[in-house]
Amino acid sequence: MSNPIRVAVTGAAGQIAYSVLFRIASGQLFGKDRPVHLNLLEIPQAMGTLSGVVMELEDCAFPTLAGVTVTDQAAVAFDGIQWAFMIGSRPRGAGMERSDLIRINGPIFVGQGEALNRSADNVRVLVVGNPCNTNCLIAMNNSDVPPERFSSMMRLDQNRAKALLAGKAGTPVAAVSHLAVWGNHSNRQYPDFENAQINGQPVTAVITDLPWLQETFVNTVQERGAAVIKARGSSSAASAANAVLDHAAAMMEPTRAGDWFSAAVRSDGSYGVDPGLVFGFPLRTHADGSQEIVQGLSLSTWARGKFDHVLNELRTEREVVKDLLKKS
Ligand code: NAX
Repeated sequence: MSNPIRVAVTGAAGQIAYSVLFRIASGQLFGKDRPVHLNLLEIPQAMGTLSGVVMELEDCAFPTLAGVTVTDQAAVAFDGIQWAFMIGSRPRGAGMERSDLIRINGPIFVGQGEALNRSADNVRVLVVGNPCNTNCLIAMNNSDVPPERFSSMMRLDQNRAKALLAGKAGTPVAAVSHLAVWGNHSNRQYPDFENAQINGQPVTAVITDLPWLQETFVNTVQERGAAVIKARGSSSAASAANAVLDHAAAMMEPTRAGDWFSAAVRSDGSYGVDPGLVFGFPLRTHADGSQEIVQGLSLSTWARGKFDHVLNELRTEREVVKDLLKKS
């Protein structure tokens, strides 16, 4: 067995972590011959719960789990790590506006962004804690870690969109490809069915019910998180954890030829998105582990309206936290 890969997970006593940690520790993400050392970050009030999670990790006797460090200090959690899964944040409470949540959680990502300077040179950072795109923007702007090493999660939205299209078309999920979710992990995101394919055919040629695509499909994907909360009484956790693993794998493994996946990364100005904004794009990963934003996709006037709507939302979020963006 090689040297352990050091992985930090924040919000380690929370719901998503309760699923993510066991899957990482089991070797599912980094391989059965790659030991993992987990650095678990929580707030002091959650340490009791976290100690129970650590007991359960021990009780799994995973051969790939080389060790666990528990801390409430970001500088300790991020020391020498090669992956940071930034899941921890305050959930949205009753009566809380999105802008309130941004202002409550934003400062967490200032301090954690600075602490990421202690990570390994090849660190990759995935921000999951909401509002994840703007939290990622804050962490990126408060860290010396190169911006291309940061991303935030649109993968749950991509997975939801693929499952919905496959269900409508009566095909296996694996038949759905080329699914971009543009913009923000919010109910303004635009899951792009115009450029997606089913069995190599345009979705619009397989599912010819355009009102269903434009209304039911888009709205269902946008509102899926709320639907899960309503049904389950708490927010998506196992599916979010699954998306974390899918996202991380997609960032490390070359993308299947011609296909793409969705993640939010720093804009380079592609598709008219303000440079520097963290925005959901279609991406490809190359053999050397670098990513490119897929170029040249066309959007109808209708789709561009959706795109601009979510772009404006992210511009507004950036305005709300502009005092937290050191580098801008
Ligand atoms: P939980 O409330 O179960 O867990 C969050 C944990 O974060 C708690 O244990 C809390 O103590 C901890 N925490 C709070 N502040 C912290 C800090 N400064 N440092 C370290 N830990 C801290 O939420 P959970 O269901 O696990 O969701 C976590 C986050 O993921 C939420 O912000 C949620 O909105 C977001 N989600 C993002 C998704 C995405 O696709 N990007 C989908 C799922 C999820 O909604």
